[in-house]
Amino acid sequence: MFKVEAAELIVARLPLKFRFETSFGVQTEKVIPLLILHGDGVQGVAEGTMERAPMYREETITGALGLLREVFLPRILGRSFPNPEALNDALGSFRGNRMARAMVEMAAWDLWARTLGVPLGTLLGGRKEAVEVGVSLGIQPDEAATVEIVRRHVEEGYRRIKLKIKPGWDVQPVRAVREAFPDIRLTVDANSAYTLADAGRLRALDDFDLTYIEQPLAWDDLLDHAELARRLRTPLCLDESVASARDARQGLALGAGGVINIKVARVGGHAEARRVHDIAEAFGAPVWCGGMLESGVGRAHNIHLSTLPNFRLPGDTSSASRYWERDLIEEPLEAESGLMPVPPGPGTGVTLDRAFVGEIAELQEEHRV
Ligand code: OSB
Ligand code: MG
Repeated sequence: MFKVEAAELIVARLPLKFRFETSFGVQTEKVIPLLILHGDGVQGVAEGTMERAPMYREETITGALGLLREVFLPRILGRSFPNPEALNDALGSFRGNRMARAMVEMAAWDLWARTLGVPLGTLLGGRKEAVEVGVSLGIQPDEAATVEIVRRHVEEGYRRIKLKIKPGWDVQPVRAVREAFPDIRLTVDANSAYTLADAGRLRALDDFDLTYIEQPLAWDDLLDHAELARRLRTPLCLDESVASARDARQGLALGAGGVINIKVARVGGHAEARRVHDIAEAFGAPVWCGGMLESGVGRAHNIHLSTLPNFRLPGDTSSASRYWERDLIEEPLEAESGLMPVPPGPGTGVTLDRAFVGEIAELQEEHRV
């Protein structure tokens, strides 16, 4: 049982240490919405992964803040719940808006785990003390720069290299990297930049022994992915297209993908992420934990979720020091030889750096009944 006594909404901004270019745009900073749920002597914290503009999926920061203030928080403030799933039920059958809902659900899991005094991963059913990680590398100016940035991250011990691609920048970087590193685990991510008409071009990627091609087609498509999968040897990995356990079941049943990138916020929280994990396991499909350039708050949630057994491929949850000069939490989250230790202690095991967050916040508000 836990009670939601009060909630805080914060929006912080952090400059990224690198320019992150994908098929949908360029990012140089991160706007980070945070939700803190205050219980009886403990707090739970979560991070929103939507952006200002709906570039990845359809949600936005402005939309999420309004929804939290006007609809979600009034439903849970001042109430007690036996567990996070009961709190999620209190948000009723509202449609969509899974990233906004996930902020509440994930903060509730952290709050509940801290109330019980157990690590979040353990509460979710995970067992690992460290999880395997890779890196997601943005589009570089040319082949030489691509090979160079891959070399740096291979030397740091990352266990999988993922290259962002887009039409006109796909076979070239992949060929250059594969020639320089014949044996690394290599993948690509198109963030929905292609259509079925590009099947021929994508088939050229079959020559490079990629573990999978991530989300080549539309962000809300399954059927065309199934058709594309029949035309390629390389497995497809679904990211944007899986917003729920039902999407996962239908996608796997259709053959739209053989691998799923689970992003806990994209599917609406830890309970739904676990259902996606279980369905994939039943289909014999491995999953891995994706990232959205999260601060340490979201990163810690991702690491705990990744301790479940069917997370059998390295995730995108790389070292926080890659992204930020200074993180929003007090603990370092650093991988060693491609292994990210699970932060020990109750809940996510990390502590919001309130002083730093207070300095950089562009919005801070408190809500109670
Ligand atoms: O498609 O996985 C993606 C970042 C923002 C939006 C979408 C994606 C990504 C990444 C980066 O690939 C993963 C990370 O380092 O957090
Ligand atoms: Mg992706």
